[in-house]
Amino acid sequence: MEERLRQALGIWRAHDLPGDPQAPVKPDSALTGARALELFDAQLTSRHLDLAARRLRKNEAGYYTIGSAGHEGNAAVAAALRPTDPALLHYRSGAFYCARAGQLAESKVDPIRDVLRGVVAAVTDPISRGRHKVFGHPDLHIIPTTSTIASHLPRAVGLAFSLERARHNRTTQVLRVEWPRDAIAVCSFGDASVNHASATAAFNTVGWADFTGLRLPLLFVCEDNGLGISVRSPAGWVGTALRARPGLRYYYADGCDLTSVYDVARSAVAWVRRHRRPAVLHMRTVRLMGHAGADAEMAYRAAEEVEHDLALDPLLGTAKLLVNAGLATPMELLSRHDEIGWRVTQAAEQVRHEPKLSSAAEVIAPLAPRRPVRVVSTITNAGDAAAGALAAQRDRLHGGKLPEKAGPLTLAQTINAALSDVLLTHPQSLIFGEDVARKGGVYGVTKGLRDRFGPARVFDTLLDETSILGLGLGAGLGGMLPIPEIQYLAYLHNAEDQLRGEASSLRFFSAGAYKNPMVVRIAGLAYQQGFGGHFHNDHSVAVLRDIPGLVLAVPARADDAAAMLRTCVAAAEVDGTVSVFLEPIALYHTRDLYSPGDGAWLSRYTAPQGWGETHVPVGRARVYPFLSGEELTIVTFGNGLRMSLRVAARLAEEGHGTRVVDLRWLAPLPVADLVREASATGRVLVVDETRRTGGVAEGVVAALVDAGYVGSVRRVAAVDTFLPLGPATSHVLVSEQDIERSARALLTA
Ligand SMILES: Cc1ncc(C[n+]2csc(CCOP(=O)(O)OP(=O)(O)O)c2C)c(N)n1
Ligand SMILES: [Mg+2]
Repeated sequence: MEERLRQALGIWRAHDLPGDPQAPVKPDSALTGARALELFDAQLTSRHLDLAARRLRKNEAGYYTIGSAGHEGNAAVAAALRPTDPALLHYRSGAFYCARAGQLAESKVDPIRDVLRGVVAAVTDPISRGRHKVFGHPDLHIIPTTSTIASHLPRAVGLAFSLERARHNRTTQVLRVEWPRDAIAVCSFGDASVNHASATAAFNTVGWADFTGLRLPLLFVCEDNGLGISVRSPAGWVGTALRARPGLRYYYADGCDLTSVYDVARSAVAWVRRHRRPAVLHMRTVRLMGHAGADAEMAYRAAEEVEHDLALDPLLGTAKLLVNAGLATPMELLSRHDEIGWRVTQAAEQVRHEPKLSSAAEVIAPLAPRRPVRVVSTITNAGDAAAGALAAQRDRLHGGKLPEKAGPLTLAQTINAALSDVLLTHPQSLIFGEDVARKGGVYGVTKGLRDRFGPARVFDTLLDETSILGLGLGAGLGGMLPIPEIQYLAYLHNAEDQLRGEASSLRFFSAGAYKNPMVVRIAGLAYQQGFGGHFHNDHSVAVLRDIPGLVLAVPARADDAAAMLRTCVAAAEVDGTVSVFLEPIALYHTRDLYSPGDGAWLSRYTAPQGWGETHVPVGRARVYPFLSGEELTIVTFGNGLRMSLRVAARLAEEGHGTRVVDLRWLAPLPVADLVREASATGRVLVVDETRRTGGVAEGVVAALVDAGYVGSVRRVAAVDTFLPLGPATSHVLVSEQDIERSARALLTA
């Protein structure tokens, strides 16, 4: 490969020197000789980094060999942008990275060391600190992406949304956006990725938004090498597919010709910047040296095809351009090539011995920092503001009927009031999702919020959960505090990677340099009266409990719900925490607890002065004692709490002392509270409304075992099945009878 470049340069004839570095390298191009030389350096650097990564791998010092060879035309995309335009890059955008680093003041960022440190997983890596090989750097405004192809596109849409929103709100100082007023977002990916559901979601969403008049300054860049590992993109498909997208302006460039990429990218960038509308730059490239180091592409590509691509090597293209313009002789370019190669080799030798992450504690340090003291002071300050400077506005918003004066409220009414207070006290917060605005939510939980705060703060989105979460990901990154809603728990699953792979991993893979604070409200769990079937009663939280760093809140009582929501919002603001706030639908409008008309499931809303004092920290349970509380501990949450309290009351009538523990937080589990309350009685019944397999009880029992608990334990959980429609659901869900039976069995054991 390298030899081929050397040979080609060796036989070329030098052109008349000297060419004018300030003149275009080609008639009709805006690319000057000086800039072409700079970009050639970026392209050479990227190529040498690919080669060095393979050598490091061979020497067992490197862990990543997917390269950018053949894609180096993307250096000119960087040149057409500004270094302050936030970028989410494809894993073959190495020359983009090098070119952007070159746009910064001398020696501020060293792309050679940056990339090599990523390859050897050194803690000196500028973005992930040894956690992931990815292009990213806060000074370059390059936000790291995951390896899940196309999963960054929905975030890019959200980022463009936040750039445009910030542009119009800048004067209010509400949004702390680090990017200039006219910045645009850029997002690159491969050709096979165009077919991915996350990509099609993003293309559709920008089209939908454009159709409605919403401005999204976003440039997609498709680096089309014609292959997805071994699978060919059908000839012409990518262009046809991209061209057909409504609301997405299409540009095409030849990535093997630097002037083509530069000129087309400049037009595309200028258009996006000026009109604040989305465009796609379809850049034809070649893929040289296989998919990755270990890929034997001869198994699926003909030798002539590989040969054909080698002849199109973009480095040769740029070299030819420079020689023809008289800016360098072939020999001078060769020595440039060798000089950069030497620098890369030397740097590789130096970084390979740099320290690696050395302990579990070091690995997880940036995952999910928690500063509970700051969280509580944020809540207290919000309360002070709502009771002080914002009091008149708050009064007006509620039409004089403040929630704390409205008497006992249901869970739904309380969440509504708490959301209203969040919107008031956190001007950067946004509520969006399907049906949340005009209708006020399927269950009325967001009713009236749009009227109070306007359509810029509370709005309906299109029906696509991936895009809803993607909007949150980008909005959080852009300084907002997004509170997206997923209408039902069952419908999170088709978009789950946006939460798991994207939202929850950003702090980890950027070592805390970037965060996407978010509170995802989800209506879920079973036991709805009269509205049955699996999809509206889904009660599986297994996929949420194992996401590292994610906070999973399940409020059962109205007073807890308001406090826990304020905690999630404050943690998002303080620590960038990503929370899922899972609201038990069946309890939304429940009023009574022990007997009809007792109103014991309602709570009064806490006035702002009391928010700090009544705040609920992440990972703290709530305990309800009955009589002595010394005989039995029932550990539960959600709907299980109400059933367990009723059972505990019946047992109390017979003189049995029970304590009911509402976990409230399913991640992180309140382990300390759990162990203390379990040990107090030595008899534990776990009431878990989720499925037996993979359910919450598994985690509770394991936590008790880990802590050395030696008493007895039983659990009741739902049957491992999807839920049927109608009354048949009672056969598979946990019932009060199940709880009572197991409680009695424990008491008599
Ligand atoms: C969602 C997902 N599925 C599968 C993979 C495994 N994978 C990694 S790269 C790749 C091909 C991507 O092709 P393309 O988008 O054309 O990018 P290229 O590598 O050709 O630049 C695949 C299937 C992945 N990373 N993510
Ligand atoms: Mg490809």
